[in-house]
Amino acid sequence: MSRTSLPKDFLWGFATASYQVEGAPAEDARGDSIWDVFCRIPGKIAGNENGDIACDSYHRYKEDVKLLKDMGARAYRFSISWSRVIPLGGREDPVNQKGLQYYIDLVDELLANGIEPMVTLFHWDLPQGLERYGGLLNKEEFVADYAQYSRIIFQALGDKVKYWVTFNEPWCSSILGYNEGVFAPGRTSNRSKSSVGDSSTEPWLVGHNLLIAHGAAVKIYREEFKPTQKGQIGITLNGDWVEPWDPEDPKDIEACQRKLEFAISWFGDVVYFGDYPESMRKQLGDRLPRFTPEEKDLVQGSNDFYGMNHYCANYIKHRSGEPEPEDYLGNLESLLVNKEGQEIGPVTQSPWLRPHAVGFRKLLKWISDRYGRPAIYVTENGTSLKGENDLSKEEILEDDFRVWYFKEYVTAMAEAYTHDDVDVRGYMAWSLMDNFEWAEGFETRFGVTFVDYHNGQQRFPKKSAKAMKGLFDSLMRES
Ligand code: GBH
Repeated sequence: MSRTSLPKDFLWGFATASYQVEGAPAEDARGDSIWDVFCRIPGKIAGNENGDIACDSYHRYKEDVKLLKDMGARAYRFSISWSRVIPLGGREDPVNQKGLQYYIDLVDELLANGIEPMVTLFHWDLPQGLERYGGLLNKEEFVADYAQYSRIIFQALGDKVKYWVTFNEPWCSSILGYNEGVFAPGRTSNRSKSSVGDSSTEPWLVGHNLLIAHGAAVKIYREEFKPTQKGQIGITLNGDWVEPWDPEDPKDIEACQRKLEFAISWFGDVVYFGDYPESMRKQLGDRLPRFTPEEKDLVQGSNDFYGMNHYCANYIKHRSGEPEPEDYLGNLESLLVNKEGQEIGPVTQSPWLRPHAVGFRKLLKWISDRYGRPAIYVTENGTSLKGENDLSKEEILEDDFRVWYFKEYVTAMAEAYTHDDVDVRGYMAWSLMDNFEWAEGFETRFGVTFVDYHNGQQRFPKKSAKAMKGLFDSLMRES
């Protein structure tokens, strides 16, 4: 048996997202995104925080690139704030050259330092201007506007950028934004949280529209830019591993598969096979939209690579009886403890996140098998630490738990590559630095770099930042 390793040209680095790090919400004529607006509603964000300053990366991107360089990173995944480039968002609305220039400068700085940029076009921060027509709910308008936005970005950056992600985690935009209502724009059937929204229908429409917009952007890239720019494009899907609550119960085992289909195949099956999984059609019926033949052609085969965000695992228990109309899990419970009372992994600061690294290897294999051994780029993986934010700066810098997490997870990924024939080609740790953790505000830290929010957003590498290069050096060898 060959020794566990990664290919010698493996692309590893770190990831962030625009609203989580940039700050400067109104500078150089940036327009509001739905997250700027959502953060203004009292009670939506822990501490009623917002991304107005965040890591101040709009002004400090050179420091960010220096951090990457010092850590030996080969790549950096960041996202573009659409409303910085087109403040009102629409295809007829003016393009803001100054906003665009920020990303040109960032890409140039990365390349000057030998770091490969990977660009996400959309990491949840839709221009607020597009809510004039219903935002992600309006297929015709949204798809056309996203297509034109993507064209502008390919045109401006495509000579230099070779890796494109169309959408980050469409599951989160759909479910958290339109079912749970805990993310912008906060729509839900739960009237104590929102006066508008229908959790039983809207998330499925939004997911549908995101898929078609993804297909439209890929078509534009392939027809107008790829022949000369020669990059690759794909969508990033989130997905956690699953283990049966009771391994003896065939219904729990079946529910595990259903959970993966509702979370991952909702998007993955359309991209690779051209339609939604049977299990979703069965439960959701006509609430799940249908693709026209043209839409199907657009979306099927639209990934040059599979972008995989992965953090943890859950125990899955089937539910008997009819599913609720609001259900999005697949009529099951997602739990942290199994029938024997065992916990799936140690506690972190994020209630949903319990490290379980062997699940990473298993999910890589599951995705590889289901979708015909695609090239996979892990576009996010990382952890928070229970109580990290309550510690002193000196203590925060000694993040042994995060060092342990990355060693476990990166090794599990190398095992999938070496022993399971999974074609994994890159890995971006989440995150380059502590940042605005959405509804959890600044209480939860995910960075390998400590950001001192009380002292001008100064950056200090944690132990995990220093451990990453050694970890990859020890695994990357001749393939
Ligand atoms: C990523 O999503 C995001 O891409 C990134 O921006 C974020 O900072 C990072 O995670 C850390 O959170 O509330 O119980 O319904 C991770 C995938 C999927 C994790 C949805 C949280 C919600 C669980 N997310 N999940 S729950």
